[in-house]
Amino acid sequence: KIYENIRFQVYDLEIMLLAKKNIPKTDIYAILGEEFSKSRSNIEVAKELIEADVKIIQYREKDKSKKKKYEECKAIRALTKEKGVTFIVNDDISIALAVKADGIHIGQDDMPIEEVKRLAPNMIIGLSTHNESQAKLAIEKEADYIGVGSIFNTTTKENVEKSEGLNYLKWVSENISIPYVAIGGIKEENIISVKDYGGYCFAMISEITGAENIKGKIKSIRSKLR
Ligand code: 3NM
Repeated sequence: KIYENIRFQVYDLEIMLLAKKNIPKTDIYAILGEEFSKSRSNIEVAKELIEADVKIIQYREKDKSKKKKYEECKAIRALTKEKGVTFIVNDDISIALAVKADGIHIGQDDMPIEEVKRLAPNMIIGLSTHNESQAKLAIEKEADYIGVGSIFNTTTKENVEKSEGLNYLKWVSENISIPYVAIGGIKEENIISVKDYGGYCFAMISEITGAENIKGKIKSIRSKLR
């Protein structure tokens, strides 16, 4: 019995360590936002993303009620869990914990990372960064991955912090050892330049959730990346 318990603990530890590395290299990080998804619900879009074999999905809703966000995240957690897709919740730690998400993504103005780590010690923690000093601090505070942006202009997020874009990405690719996710105005037509500047993983909202044919769009973006 004791032996069995130890075996399960080792297994849990392995799963935890693997989960920390779940940022796919040279692939898509899809972010859900219903206002950009052409009258399709977040759940419908999540299903399409999963069918298209996207490996990581973030839920990002700023204006919905807590109840609605919880219900959607619970449904998306069930869908992602079944297919082994990493599920990250933006900003809201209580929802991330309640639905047992794999991770939480926070911005510079959200709850401090040390608090998030304390509340959710086993979760993947992503932190948005916009310049070198924020990236260095994210490493110091042991973020599991960083967002790097905005790479290009975007109308999806209001008041995006200014960034050196591709040049900042290049610096990150040469100086930062944890996984990083480029974000902001990334489209099929410019993704190659993001890759050329050291892109590791590519986050998109409007280009993917707003595509007429989501699966077709993912296939076509991946053919450019490979
Ligand atoms: N964060 P799209 S830019 C959510 O710079 C977000 O940290 C950014 O949307 C940052 O792919 C951004 O439609 C919006 O441009 C990304």
